[in-house]
Amino acid sequence: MAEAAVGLGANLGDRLRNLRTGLFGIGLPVLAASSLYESAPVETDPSQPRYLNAVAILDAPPGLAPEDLLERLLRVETAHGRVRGPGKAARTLDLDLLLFGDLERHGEPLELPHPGIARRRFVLQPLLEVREGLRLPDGTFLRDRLAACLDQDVRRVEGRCWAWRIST
Ligand code: PH2
Ligand code: MG
Ligand code: MG
Repeated sequence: MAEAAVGLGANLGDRLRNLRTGLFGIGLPVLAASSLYESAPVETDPSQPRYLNAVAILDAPPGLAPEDLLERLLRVETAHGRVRGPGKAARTLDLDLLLFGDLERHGEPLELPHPGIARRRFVLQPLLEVREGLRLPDGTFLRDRLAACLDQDVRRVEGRCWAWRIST
């Protein structure tokens, strides 16, 4: 089995619900889920609504290729009303495959590790919360990258549990 790290984000609609139903819509066992983080939009129009972000570690069974998981993620995004436009538009749900064990991929549609992983605090902080000491396949310690982006506005949401299964 491989550990797959998935970054979740939403800045439209009921953000918390979208993250929660999105996570369980993927249909893989959840090994760990970070706290929720509220963050200012980065690398996009700064007037977008603020994002709710989190990271989950999923148990990817043998036989599930990262390309298969990516397809699942896109399907869950679409089921949550995600409209794909040009650029990084505001979204009801974004599910990014950040890491898939130690695999590396360089191409379309899949890049592993995710190209934004090392420069975005809204990814690094929740990821390190659940997997401290994590390194990229090339050996880079992610904690060293976090130190370089602490100026980004990311706040941990206190006391808000989100990653449980809902049965509605
Ligand atoms: N996602 C983006 C672009 N910018 N900014 C924050 N804070 N959180 C996100 O999830 C995010 C973003 C594109 O996927
Ligand atoms: Mg994204
Ligand atoms: Mg995405």
